[in-house]
Amino acid sequence: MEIKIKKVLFGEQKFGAKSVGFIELNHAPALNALDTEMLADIEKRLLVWQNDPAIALVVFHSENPKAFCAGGDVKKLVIETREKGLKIAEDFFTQEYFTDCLVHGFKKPILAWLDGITMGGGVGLTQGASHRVVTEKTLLSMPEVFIGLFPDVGATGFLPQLKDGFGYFIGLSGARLSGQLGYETGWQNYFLKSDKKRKVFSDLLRIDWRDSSEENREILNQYLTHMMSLEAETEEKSDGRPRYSEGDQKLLSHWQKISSEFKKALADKNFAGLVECINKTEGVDGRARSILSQALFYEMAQKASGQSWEKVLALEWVASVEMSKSSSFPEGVRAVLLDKDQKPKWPMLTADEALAEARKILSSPVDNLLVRRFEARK
Ligand code: QUE
Repeated sequence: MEIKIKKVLFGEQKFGAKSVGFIELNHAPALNALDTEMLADIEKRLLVWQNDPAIALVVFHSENPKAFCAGGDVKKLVIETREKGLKIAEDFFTQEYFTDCLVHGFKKPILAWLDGITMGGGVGLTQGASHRVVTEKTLLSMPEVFIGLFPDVGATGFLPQLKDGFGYFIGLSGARLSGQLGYETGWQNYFLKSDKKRKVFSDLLRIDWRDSSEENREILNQYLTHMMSLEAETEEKSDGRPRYSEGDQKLLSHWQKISSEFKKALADKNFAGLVECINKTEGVDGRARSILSQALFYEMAQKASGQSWEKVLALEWVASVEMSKSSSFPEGVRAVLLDKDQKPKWPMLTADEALAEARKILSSPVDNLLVRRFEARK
């Protein structure tokens, strides 16, 4: 008998008239990397919970000490696409974008407990959640430039909103941030110690939730803010260990060196200048980055400002499908995650050539079906 382990677990905990819906990622062999089936299961359950008056809020989490979610399961995706054709990749991205879009527009509060590795698709799944908690164990990044995709699943919309162009730096470099830095930059909105999880989750069951989602959102905000202030008090009495991880310190000292040049290139709309700054990151991370991926992110980030999530996600969806049809994404995944030679054979492009190629990709008409299905959800 084959035993199938469920990759996503759903649970409802009831107390009085209200319940909390828990979504637990449970696919340890892939560090909870998401596949089409997991994303479809999450979508289905969110739609049920959105319409169930007993559900006051939804919680995303993982019990895996290493990871909340390492991204999309791109290893499996590329292998299956090789075997069965491009429809596999298209179906994956379509499902991923539907689910992420549902989270962005979800009518009830969602608490995302982002403990451990939280990259790519794991960020995308939860970025639309109203309350996103990072911890001292969180490792945040959008590392798609290393695999010839591009910082997607909403990143072209949310990263440019970080101040001082830091989000552009994160997207173009694929840099890793600790939870502390992810919180301070405004990428995520709450910071608590990892060991508070049990207390927070049990408190959620004791809070007197209301019928109104707006009130519940504010109640959850007040609760988490209170928890943070309690931690700040005990922190002051503690041993004064460094606030930033070693990785953060390296990253920040590098950012200090390049930030004025980087911000100037951003203001001048000088893509080549941005890439030049990123290429000075050898001391931080010397891995090969796809300049086409960087150009796509840059172009879309420029367009995203003031757009709805539906529009931002629909354009990213088009570009993701195009990148899986070309050799860019499959070759990146081959080199970094499958064969692990770390030598992706991407075409050598200048900054201008990469921008021209990106513009060509983005001129494909955005699939109306996708936009319509997004909007039907509202
Ligand atoms: C860039 C990425 C991903 C990555 C590495 C990158 C990504 C992703 C994974 C990953 C990691 C472990 C697994 C797995 C996938 O790695 O998106 O199945 O077991 O999911 O440099 O974008």
